[in-house]
Amino acid sequence: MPKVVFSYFPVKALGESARLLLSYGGQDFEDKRVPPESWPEFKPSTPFGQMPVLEIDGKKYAQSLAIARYLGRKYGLAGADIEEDFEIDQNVDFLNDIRAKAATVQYESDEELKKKKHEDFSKNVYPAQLSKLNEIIEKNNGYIAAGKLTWADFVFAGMYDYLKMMLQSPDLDEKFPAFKKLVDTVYALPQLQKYLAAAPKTEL
Ligand SMILES: N[C@@H](CCC(=O)N[C@@H](CS)C(=O)NCC(=O)O)C(=O)O
Repeated sequence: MPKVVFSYFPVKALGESARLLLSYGGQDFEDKRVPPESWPEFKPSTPFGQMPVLEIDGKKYAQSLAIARYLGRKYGLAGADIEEDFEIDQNVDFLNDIRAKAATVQYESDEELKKKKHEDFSKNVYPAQLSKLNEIIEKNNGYIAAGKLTWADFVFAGMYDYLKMMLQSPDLDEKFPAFKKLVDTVYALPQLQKYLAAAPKTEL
C-alpha cells in the first residue's frame, strides 16, 4: 500500500471529500490538519501555495476536484463511460460555481459591499442555482450525477457545511431536503464509519 499524507486546514470545506474518498477506498493515510498558525511555513512546500495537498509516496498533488476525481476513478466511483464522466464533471463544475459565487461574498473585506453582494445574490443568483442543483439531485435518484453514487457526492457532502455557512442559509436543509438526504447517504456509508468515529468534529 502506498504511503499517503493528506494535508488541509482543520476543517471539512475543500478537504473533506479526499478524506472521505481515501477512507472509502480503505487507504490508510496521515490526516495532517495544518493549523492556520503553521500555514505560512508550510505554504511554500505546496504545489500552488494552497491546500489541500495529497502526497503519495512523496509525490505531491493539488486541486481538490482533481484529487477527488483521481480517487473516485481509483475506488470505482467514476462514470461507466466518458459520457457519464462528462456528466459528473459538468455537475461538479456547476456545484463549484455556486461555491465560488458564495466565496466572493464570504471573502469580501469591505463589510458594506459584502452585505450588498449577499442581498443581491440571495435575491438574484442563489435561488435559481440552488433550485437547479436540487432538480439535478432529484433527477439522479438522490445523487449528483449518473443516477448513482459517484465521487461527486463526496465533494458535495464534504463541502456542505461550508457551503451552507457561505450562503448564510442555516435553513438550507429544510428548503432543499434532497441536499441533506444526500449528505446523510454519504455519511452513512459503512466504509466511512471508522474514519468518522475518529475524525475531529468541525463546524465547517
Ligand atoms: N482550487 C483550489 C483552491 C484551494 C484553496 O482555495 N485553498 C485555500 C483553503 S480552502 C487555501 O489554501 N488558502 C490559503 C492560501 O491561499 O494561502 C482547490 O480546489 O484545491
